[in-house]
Amino acid sequence: MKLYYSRGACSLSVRITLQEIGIPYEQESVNLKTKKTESGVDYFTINPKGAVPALELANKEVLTENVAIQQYLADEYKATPLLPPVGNFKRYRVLEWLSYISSDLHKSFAPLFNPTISQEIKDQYFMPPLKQKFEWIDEHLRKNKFLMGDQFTLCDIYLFVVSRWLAAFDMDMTLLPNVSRFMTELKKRKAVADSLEEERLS
Ligand SMILES: N[C@@H](CCC(=O)N[C@@H](CS)C(=O)NCC(=O)O)C(=O)O
Repeated sequence: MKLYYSRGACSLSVRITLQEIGIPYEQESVNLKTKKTESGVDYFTINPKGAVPALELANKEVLTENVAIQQYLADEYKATPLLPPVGNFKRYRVLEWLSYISSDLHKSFAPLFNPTISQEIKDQYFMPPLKQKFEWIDEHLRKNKFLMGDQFTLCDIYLFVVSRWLAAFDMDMTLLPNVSRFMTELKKRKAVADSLEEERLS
């Protein structure tokens, strides 16, 4: 199994999931600007969408999309604490969170990372709705240790990865005390700490 990733990007979710389950994997970094992998391969030949993550499986199939890869790994390796099996309604709660993080949180960061959009426009139009979404999550985490309550699941991994990006945008984390507590808690998990170290992230 080989993970195509970019340092600190959303592909970190797949790395943490691989580490949580204990699946051995190879890795190759991708330069998202040049779309070349570290060995010089044109990344579009691996993922025609040009985005990380991509996971090459033993049978050479390449699976893309965070939400699909995370589900695949949990199902394939029967990691039911991370994703309850079909038939258990809690599975759909985890998927509900994963969908929200992917479509509403993750993608809301895209304009903030875009250097062609002015700071003024970012502050006026893109930051306020993102802040509102995180305040809602913060309120949920006030009453819950993890997104699903006491059980750590796939959606916590993805939330951790996108919440890390807030630091790059001067978000006042004192306004999100429960997200901050959640982040501190997750950094103590071996899979998360090892993944951050592998990507040389603090
Ligand atoms: N829909 C994809 C999006 C992945 C994505 O946005 N990846 C970013 C890094 S966090 C990326 O590779 N951006 C570069 C690009 O799309 O050209 C998923 O959920 O996995």
